Amino acid sequence: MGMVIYGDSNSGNCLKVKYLSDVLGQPYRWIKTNALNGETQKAPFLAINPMGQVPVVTMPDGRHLAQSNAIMLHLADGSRLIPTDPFERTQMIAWLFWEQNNHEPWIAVRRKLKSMLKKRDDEIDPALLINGNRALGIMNEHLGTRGYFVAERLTLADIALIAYTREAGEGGYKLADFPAVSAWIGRVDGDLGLPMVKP
Ligand SMILES: N[C@@H](CCC(=O)N[C@@H](CS)C(=O)NCC(=O)O)C(=O)O
Repeated sequence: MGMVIYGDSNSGNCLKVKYLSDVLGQPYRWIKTNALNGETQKAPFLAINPMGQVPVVTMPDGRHLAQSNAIMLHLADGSRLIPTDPFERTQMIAWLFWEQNNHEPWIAVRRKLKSMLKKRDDEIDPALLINGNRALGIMNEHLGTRGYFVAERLTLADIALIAYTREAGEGGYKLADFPAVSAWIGRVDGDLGLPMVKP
């Protein structure tokens, strides 16, 4: 049995795992799992991931692993996408934590509310726009002097951050206001062969 990814192609968290598997040449079967219609809260899916979320991978030995950034750390173990220098590796992991704590909760959530749930701006907590713009500003500042988040080459930090950043326009964020971020998106899209046809 090969590797299986349970994912929803509208979810950046799921696409991270796809982008990484594709760039590593890791074969997988993609099982479409709807993250919006309650499928992830039903018993068959909860048996795979009691957390009730995608992405989840099932490894060839039958074990399951959840949490996008943890999945990436596992799949990329020993590859060029994880720096061997311990400090650079830890800097990369710091960006993975930051993405989940200070980026995804604003940028991914506002995109979901606007583009999937069709909420009007006045129905959305204004903090999402303020905090998302703050996150984009931090990224823009960091990328003002470098081409990638760490180690001057593509690492998991870039893959984690690009998933929702490249779709931020759908959440009402203006990427043109963040030129270093826009340039980085072009660079990383090139490395990953994006845009792709969604699975
Ligand atoms: N921290 C998790 C977040 C996963 C997550 O939020 N998954 C959403 C889709 S993006 C989901 O499965 N939602 C369905 C639900 O909560 O029922 C990760 O990085 O994998």
